[in-house]
Amino acid sequence: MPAAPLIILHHFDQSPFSEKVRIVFGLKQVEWTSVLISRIMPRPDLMPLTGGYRRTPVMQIGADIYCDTQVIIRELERRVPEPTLFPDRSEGLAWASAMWTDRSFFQNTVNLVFGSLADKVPQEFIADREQLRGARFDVAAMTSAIPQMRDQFRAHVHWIETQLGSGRAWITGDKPGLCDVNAYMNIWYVRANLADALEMLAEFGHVRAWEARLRAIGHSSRSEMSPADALEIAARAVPQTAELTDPGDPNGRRPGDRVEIMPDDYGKVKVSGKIVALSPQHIAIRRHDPRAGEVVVHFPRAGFLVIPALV
Ligand SMILES: N[C@@H](CCC(=O)N[C@@H](CS)C(=O)NCC(=O)O)C(=O)O
Repeated sequence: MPAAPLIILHHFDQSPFSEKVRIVFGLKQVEWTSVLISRIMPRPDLMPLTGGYRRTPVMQIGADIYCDTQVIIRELERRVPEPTLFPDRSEGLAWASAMWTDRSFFQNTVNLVFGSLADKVPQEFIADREQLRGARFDVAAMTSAIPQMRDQFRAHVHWIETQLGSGRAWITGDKPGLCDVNAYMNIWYVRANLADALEMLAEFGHVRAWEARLRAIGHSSRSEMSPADALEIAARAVPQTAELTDPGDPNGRRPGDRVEIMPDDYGKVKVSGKIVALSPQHIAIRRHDPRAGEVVVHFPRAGFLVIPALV
């Protein structure tokens, strides 16, 4: 019997979005392979796989490449359905919760973290994140905004506290799921970076107990691989994504159409290819790279732009 393909996560340890996926590995007890990438560009062995998508993390299974935690987690739930990430029939709300935790809550957390780290943030990191945002990464402005960021951070955490207030262990009930993982990312990030996190979370007893339960889930079993070896795996593999049409696609897109895809918020690098599979929540495109060979790259629909390619 052929060995099960490796589940490879391209990530860096300090990345909060990667922590979401690592906790999902823990919840589902998935054995995974870690490829540590640089915190800033360039990432010469990763770009051939993604076609230019530059955000972290990226999951690779053979020659199938998953960009953004939304499609990464979706694929993990598909491959390893038990235990589900959607206890208490929370699926729709759990996916939608990412639009709160990954955008408004995260932007607030990031500004708080970098405003507090202030002059400890290296210049190359600032330059890289300016490239990512297409706007200034103004650490001094973030430092001046700390009081407002603290107000907002407190409001976000207060929502979690309110939800846990009835004495339930997890956001949707008595089992952990994606709602917990999404919200936890921001608490984890503050805890990992700010010495005064203890003080900021002091008033939220339920959140602190919930956070400890999430931390205890851990990351399951991890082994390390180099970026070059991961690229080699893709080059030798054949993408496994079957063609899928979405008859309800609002723009009539079909497999075979040539498109460009990019995030609608930051890291707006266009990745081009031919559609292989389409659904309301997912789009996969086939592309060819001289080093990676033929790969299929997967993206979510919400939060991404799909543009017809000119050629
Ligand atoms: N919506 C994306 C956001 C990912 C994201 O913003 N990741 C941060 C790191 S935690 C990032 O990409 N930073 C820039 C980089 O690593 O190049 C997701 O869910 O994966």
